[in-house]
Amino acid sequence: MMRFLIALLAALAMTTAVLGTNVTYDHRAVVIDGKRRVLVSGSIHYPRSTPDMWPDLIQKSKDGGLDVIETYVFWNLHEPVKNQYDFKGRKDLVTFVKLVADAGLYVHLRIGPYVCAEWNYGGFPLWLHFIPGIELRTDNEPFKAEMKRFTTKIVSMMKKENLYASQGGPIILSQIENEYGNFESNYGPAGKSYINWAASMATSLNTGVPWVMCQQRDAPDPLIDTCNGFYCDGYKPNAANKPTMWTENWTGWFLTFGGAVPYRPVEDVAYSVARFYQRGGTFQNYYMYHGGTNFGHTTGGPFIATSYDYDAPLDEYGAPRQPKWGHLKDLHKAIKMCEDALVATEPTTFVGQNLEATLYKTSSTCAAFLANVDTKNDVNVSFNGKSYHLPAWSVSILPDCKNVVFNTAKINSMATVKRFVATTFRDELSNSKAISLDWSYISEPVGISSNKAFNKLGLVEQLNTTSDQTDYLWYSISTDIKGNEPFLHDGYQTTLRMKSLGHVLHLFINGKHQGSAIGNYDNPGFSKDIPVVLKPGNNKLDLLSLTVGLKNYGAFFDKTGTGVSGPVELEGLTNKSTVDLSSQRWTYQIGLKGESLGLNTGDSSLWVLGTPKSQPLTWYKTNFDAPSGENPVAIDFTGMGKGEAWVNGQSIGRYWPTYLAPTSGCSDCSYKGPYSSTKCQKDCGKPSQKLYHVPREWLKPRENVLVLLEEIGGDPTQISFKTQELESLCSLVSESHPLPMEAWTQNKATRKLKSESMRKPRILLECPNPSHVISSIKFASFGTPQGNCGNFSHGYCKSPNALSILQKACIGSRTCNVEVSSTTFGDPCIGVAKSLAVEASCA
Ligand SMILES: *[C@@H]1O[C@H](CO)[C@@H](O)[C@H](O)[C@H]1NC(C)=O
Ligand SMILES: *[C@@H]1O[C@H](CO)[C@@H](O)[C@H](O)[C@H]1NC(C)=O
Ligand SMILES: *[C@@H]1O[C@H](CO)[C@@H](O)[C@H](O)[C@H]1NC(C)=O
Ligand SMILES: *[C@@H]1O[C@H](CO)[C@@H](O)[C@H](O)[C@H]1NC(C)=O
Ligand SMILES: *[C@@H]1O[C@H](CO)[C@@H](O)[C@H](O)[C@H]1NC(C)=O
Ligand SMILES: CC(=O)N[C@H]1CO[C@H](CO)[C@@H](O)[C@@H]1O
Repeated sequence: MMRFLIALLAALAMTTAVLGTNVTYDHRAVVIDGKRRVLVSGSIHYPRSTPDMWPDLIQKSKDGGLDVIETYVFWNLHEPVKNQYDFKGRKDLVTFVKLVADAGLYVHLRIGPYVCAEWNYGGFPLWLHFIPGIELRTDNEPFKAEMKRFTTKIVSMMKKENLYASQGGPIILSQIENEYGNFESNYGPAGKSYINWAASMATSLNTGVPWVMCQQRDAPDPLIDTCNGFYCDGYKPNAANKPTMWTENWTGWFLTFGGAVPYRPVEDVAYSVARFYQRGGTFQNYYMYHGGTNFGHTTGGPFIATSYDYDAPLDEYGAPRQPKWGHLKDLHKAIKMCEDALVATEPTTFVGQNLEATLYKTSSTCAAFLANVDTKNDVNVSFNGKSYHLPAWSVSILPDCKNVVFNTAKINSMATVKRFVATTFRDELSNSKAISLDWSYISEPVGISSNKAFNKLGLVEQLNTTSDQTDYLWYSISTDIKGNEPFLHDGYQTTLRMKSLGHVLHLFINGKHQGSAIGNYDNPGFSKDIPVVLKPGNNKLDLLSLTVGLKNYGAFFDKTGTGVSGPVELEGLTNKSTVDLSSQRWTYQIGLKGESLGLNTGDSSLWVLGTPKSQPLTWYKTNFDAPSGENPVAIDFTGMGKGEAWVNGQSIGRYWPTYLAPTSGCSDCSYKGPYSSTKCQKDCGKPSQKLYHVPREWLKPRENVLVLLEEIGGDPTQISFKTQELESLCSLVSESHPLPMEAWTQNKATRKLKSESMRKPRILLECPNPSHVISSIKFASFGTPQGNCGNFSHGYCKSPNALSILQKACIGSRTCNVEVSSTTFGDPCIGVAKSLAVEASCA
C-alpha cells in the first residue's frame, strides 16, 4: 500500500512538472506553449490594499479584460531588518500570486529589487545604506551580494510554491532592476557592468520564464528591453528577436501633498493603447490598474500623498472608475478579437496626412486599425472601399477589416458618480439621535524629553541619524541672550534664519510654536526666515524636523540627505547683525515620546478626557463603531492640520488636509493631443488630500480605536467618517456609435452580427451591487442632450417619450439595455445626428 502511494505521489509530481507552461518569446510576442499571445496586463501592488480586497480586485481586473497582473516586490517591507523577513498580512506575496492564479490570470513579477514606485527609498531597506563600502545600484560587491541574496530569496519562495509557469504556476515574466537606463550614464562604466551582472545573475536563477528590463535600451540578451511611458507606439526593442512590450503605461499620475489631483482622460489612455497594438506591440501593462493606498510610512517622493489612486481603472477603494474601466474593457475585447491576425503576420502600414491605417492580413484572417493622429480635426477616410468617420486623436479597430467595433474616442460604457457621504453615529439605546465622539488626549512634550537624547557640536544629517525609524528629529539648543546682542536693539524683533534639506520643520521658542517651513515634491529643501520673539536671558529653541517619505527616484537618490543643514542664525530685523548657532552644541532626540510609549495603539493610562483645539503636538484618541453597510470607509480630516492616524493600531498613513494645491494649473483639459503629467489636474486651491482610506478589514463592528498625532494644531471634533456611495449611473451614446461588442458573434473567422435587431448602438446600464436594482431614472433625453453625468440637460431637439421608455425598460432590473434609435423613440428632428443621455440611480 505504502509503496503504491509513493509511486502514485511520484507520478503526480512528474505530471506537475510536465504540466508546466512553456513561456518563451520571439520578435512578435510572448510565446506561451508555442502560441504567440497578445496580452493585456495591469499593475496592482499587493501592499497598497488589504488581503480582504485582493480577490475582488483581481476578479474586477479579469472582468475588465486583463490577462496578466503585474506587481513589484517591496524589499523594505519584506526585510525591514537584515535577515528578518516578513510575509504576513498585506505582505503575503505568495497568497497574492496564488489568488491571481486562482482567477486564471498570469503574473508578471517585477522583483527589482529597486522599484521606484513612489515607494519609500524606492523599495530599498534603509539598512543597506549603512553597510560599509556599499554603493547602491552599481557594480559594487557589497550591494551586488545583497541584491543577489534578496532576489534569490524571492525566486526560491516562488519556486518552492511552484508559482513559475515552467512549474505550472501563473508567473510568466519577471523583471530585474527598473528604469536604470534613465541614469546609467551617471554611474560611469560601472553602470554598464552592473547591468550585465544583473542580467546574468537573474538568468542564472533558472526561473524557466523570460526576464525583462524596463527602460533599459542596452538590456543584454536574453533579457527583453521594454518601454515605459504615456505612449509607447513605435518602440522597437534592441534585438530583432525580441517582442515590443510596454511595462508601464501611466493611466494617470501620482498625487503629491501640495499638488493638484492629476487625471488622464480615458479617450487618451485608450488611444495610446490602441496605437501601441496597432504598431506591432503585443504586451502592455497599465500602471496602475489599481493604485490603492500608501499605508503607514510607505510613501516615497518625498511628499507623495497617502492616496495612490492614480486615476486608475479601479479607484483607490477598489471600485471600477467608470467610464474608464468599462471603456478599456471594450477596448480589450476589440483587441482580443484581432489577436489571431495580430500574431499571424507583420503589419502593413498606409500613411496619410495625420492618418495611419495598419492591416494585419493573412489568407484566413484580417484585422485593421485606422488612426487619426490629428489633434484637432475629425476626418472621413476611405479604406478598402468603405468610408469611415475618424474623430481627432482616435483609433478605430476593425477585427474583420470591415466593421468598426471600437473607436477610442467614442465611449459606450456607462459612467458613474460616486460620493463620500458622512455617516452619523447613533445612540445605541435611543437609536435615534446622532451622538458625537468622546475624545481624550495626551500632550507631546516640546523638545527633549528622552534620556536617550544626545549632544553634538554642529548640525547632524537626519537620515543618517534616525535611520528612518521615525519621521521626527528634534534639534534643540539653548541660547543665552545677555541683552547686548545687536538684534535685541530692534525691540526684540528677531528672525530665525535657517536652511534645511527638508522636508518639514516646526519651530518652537520657549515651548511655543512660532512657525513652520514646508518643502514640496520638486523642492524638498528650503531656506526660511521665521520671525521670533526672544527674551533676555535663557531662550530654548526647539526645531522639530521631519521627513514625509524618502526619495525614490534619480541617480544616487539614496544619498539624498534630509534635516536641518544650516546655517541656523538669529538676525535682527533692521540691524542685519547675526549670531550663527550652526556650529554650537545641539541636543538631539530621535522620535517623539508618544512614539516610544506606543500611544498609537491607544493603550495607555495617560489619556486625559478632553479635546483641546489648535494645540500643536497633541495625541488624540476616540472610539467609534464601524459605519454600517459594506461600502468603503474613509475619514475626512478637514479641521486637522498635519499628522498621522492609526485605526486599531494600524497606520492609515500621514494626513495633511491643510496642504493645499496651487490655485492655478487646473484649466479645462481636452483628451486630444499628447498627454503629460500636468496637463489635466483638478481641485486647484483645495486640499491635495482630505479623505483617507480605512480598510474594512481593520474595523470591528464596535469600539474601534482611532488615534491621531497632530503636529500643528487642529480640531478633531470636525473629523467625519464617510462611506463611498453610488449617486448615479449614466450613459450618453450617439446613433453613430460603433455597435457594442455583444452585437458580434464570437467566431473570429466569420465575424457576423448576431442578429439584425442588433444593427443599432445601445446603452447598457448595470447597478454595480448585484443586490441592487435601478430605482429611478433621473434624466433621459433622446435628441441633442448636453452635459456630463450628474449634469445633463436637454438640447433643442428631444423626443417626448424618452423618460417613460427608459423607466419602463429599466426600473426594477439590475441591468437594462436600450436601443439608441428613432425606431425606439420616434424622430424628434429628422436629419440631425441624435444621442440618448440617461441618468439613473440604484437602490
Ligand atoms: C518551448 O517553446 C519553444 C518555442 O516555441 C520551443 O523551441 C522549445 O522547444 C519549447 N520547450 C519545451 C521544453 O517544450
Ligand atoms: C463625414 O461624412 C459625413 C457624412 O457622410 C458628414 O456629415 C461629415 O461632415 C463628414 N465629416 C468630415 C470631417 O468631412
Ligand atoms: C548694528 O548694531 C551694532 C551693535 O549695536 C552697531 O555697532 C551697528 O552700528 C548697528 N548697525 C546698523 C546698520 O544699525
Ligand atoms: C551619512 O553618513 C555617511 C558616513 O559618515 C556619509 O558618507 C554620508 O554622506 C551621510 N549621508 C548623508 C545623506 O548625509
Ligand atoms: C453643468 O454644465 C453646465 C454647462 O453645460 C455648466 O455651466 C455647469 O457648471 C455644470 N455644473 C456642474 C455641477 O458640473
Ligand atoms: C521616467 C519616469 O518618469 N518614470 C516613472 C514612471 O512612472 C512610475 C510610476 O509613476 C514612476 O515610478 C517612474 O519614476
